[in-house]
Amino acid sequence: MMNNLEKLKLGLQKTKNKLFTGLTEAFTGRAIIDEEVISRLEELLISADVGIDTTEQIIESARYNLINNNGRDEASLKKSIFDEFKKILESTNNNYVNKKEHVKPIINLIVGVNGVGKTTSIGKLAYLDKKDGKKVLICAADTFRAAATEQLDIWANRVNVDIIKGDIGADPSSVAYKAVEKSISEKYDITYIDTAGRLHTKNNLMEELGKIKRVIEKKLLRAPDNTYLVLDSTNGQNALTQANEFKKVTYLDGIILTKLDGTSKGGIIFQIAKTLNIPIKYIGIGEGLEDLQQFDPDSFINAFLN
Ligand SMILES: Nc1nc2c(ncn2[C@@H]2O[C@H](COP(=O)(O)OP(=O)(O)O)[C@@H](O)[C@H]2O)c(=O)[nH]1
Ligand SMILES: [Mg+2]
Repeated sequence: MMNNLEKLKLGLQKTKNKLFTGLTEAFTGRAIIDEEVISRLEELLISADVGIDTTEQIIESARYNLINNNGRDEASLKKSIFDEFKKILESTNNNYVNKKEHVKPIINLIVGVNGVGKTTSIGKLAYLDKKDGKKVLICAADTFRAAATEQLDIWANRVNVDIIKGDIGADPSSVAYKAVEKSISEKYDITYIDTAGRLHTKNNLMEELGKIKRVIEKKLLRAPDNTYLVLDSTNGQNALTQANEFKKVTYLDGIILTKLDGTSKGGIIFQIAKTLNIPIKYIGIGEGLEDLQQFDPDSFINAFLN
């Protein structure tokens, strides 16, 4: 059995390869860092989707360290990169206060465009909470496609948690309402509501998200405790565009960043951390039950370093 750190390392392998194999190659035959190495580093960061702003920040700090003689060897350069990475990842989660731990049931709404991994992530989250001894309910409010409900049903069976389903074509907000009602009356600890892949370009779908939230609030007497936006790390810049569209219509409590295992462009996590100002809560590193981890900047950097 692999532990979490080993899993994370494996999940980040493609991005690590891209960044560090190239960097090691750039170093071959050189004792010290020069501008050529720095510009190679710049290229590598950009190609791993770290983003222009973030890349500039890292390059500036690398140059600063060089000038100030904090070592001109590979190890010092790597250290300066990692320090900067860490700063960026920590900044996004710093102002996050987990103030909702005491309420019950915790109602979590999961949003995002089609295919990013909402349903799969709910299955994995339910698994984590169940392992924690929580009473978990999941709700299929994606009533547009029969397959969506079936898929969540499979996860419910697999993880052995309860599920609330609506008929195909039913009003998603009515299904969400029923889920909240059941959560309260049957004293669930935590509830995850799956929603349709509301394309951010389609206004009616965004309006529907608003309606789901209003209906939940009516029953719960407060807003949903968390609205998590799922972003797919293989989507590159599009992931940022999606986040900005969703931000316009709803407050987002956190991001679930999926499919880090499937891309060499996992550097997108630094762009997300730097530009969106929404805490990254979970990361997906595979398709299996245990392939979702609570995001922790320290472990992430650790897995990245080693
Ligand atoms: N490799 C990998 N695949 C994932 C991850 N999360 C989700 N997927 C896959 O992405 C596809 C779409 O996921 P799904 O949950 O149906 O997305 P939804 O449309 O947002 O509900 C499925 O094939 C999942 O198995 C992940 O972290 N890593
Ligand atoms: Mg789905």
